[in-house]
Amino acid sequence: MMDLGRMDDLPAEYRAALAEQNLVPLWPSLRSVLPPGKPVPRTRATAWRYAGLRPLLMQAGELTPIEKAERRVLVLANPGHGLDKMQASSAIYLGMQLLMPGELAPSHRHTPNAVRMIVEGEGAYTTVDGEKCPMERGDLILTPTGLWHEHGHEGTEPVVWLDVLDLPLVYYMEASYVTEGAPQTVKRQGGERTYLHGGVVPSPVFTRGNRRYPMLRYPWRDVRAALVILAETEPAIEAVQMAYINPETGADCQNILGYSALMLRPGETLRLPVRSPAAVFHLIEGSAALTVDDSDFTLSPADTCCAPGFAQVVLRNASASEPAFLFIADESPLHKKLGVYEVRG
Ligand code: 1HN
Repeated sequence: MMDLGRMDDLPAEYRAALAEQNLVPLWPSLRSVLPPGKPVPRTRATAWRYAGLRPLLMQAGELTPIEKAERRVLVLANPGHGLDKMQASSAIYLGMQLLMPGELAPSHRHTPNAVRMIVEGEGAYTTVDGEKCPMERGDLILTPTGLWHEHGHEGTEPVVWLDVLDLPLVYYMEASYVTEGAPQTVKRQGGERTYLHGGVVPSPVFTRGNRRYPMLRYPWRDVRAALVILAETEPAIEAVQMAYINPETGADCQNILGYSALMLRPGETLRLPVRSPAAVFHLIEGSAALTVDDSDFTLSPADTCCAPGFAQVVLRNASASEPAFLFIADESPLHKKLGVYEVRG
């Protein structure tokens, strides 16, 4: 590969004359924007431990009332991007949110898409587009772009969930903004029950397919049962994995980030294909070891880890007797839509 000229090879007056007219020579930066063979990611393999994070989140509950926070969140920031950027990867934002009994996080809607993966506690709910979605451990609740959402808590213990948003991308696009709203009137509840069986969908002739996001809550109880059944009925299958999809279209449940749940059989080691999108792994149940290229992590329940794109990820169930269950978020819908998706075996 050709050795290219550097910035300081150029005379100072010439550089000043360029800057004066908002001009920049390409060749000193060409190798950094187009590295050979594969990208050089800023995203660093990083794990966030729930045991370390939880006491600080509870402390935030004492230090900052919900009225002063709107959303009481500790952001899981990737040091490779700089903590102030609040990014787990180039397109993924992660945060752990705490809601205390009786608190209300007021209704708003925004352009970034969000999902919640419930980590602990009972009695909280999110109302999304008029549908009241109870939050139970392991549930996935969508708050897609443009839909009103607010969180409330009718229980007695703190409730914590993991927020996953495509905020870094939408912000980078200069498309990120919020609209505040009045408390919603609940119009529906239990919407997920209308999609209980994958092969049949509600089909009234006048209203069929009129909602872009027909399913907002994916109860963990059902997803976990589906994984166990898949493992039993397809013993030869390599990865016991279920994708969270739009049941009306079969497409990814959101436009930018993709979501799935994966079961590691007792003692199983799973080498994932090397792919272009970055990914996040959050342990719902069991114990797992995770290797991202040269970095090793052990995950306990509610621990979260991210891997850059083009990394070799190996997942291992640390138990020989119990299954482990992971929630996975990745950038594959985005990469596929943009035509830059790659799998390298
Ligand atoms: C947001 O709206 C929520 O609604 C949580 O709970 C985290 C992070 C950035 C921007 C908006 C929520 C968020 C957020």
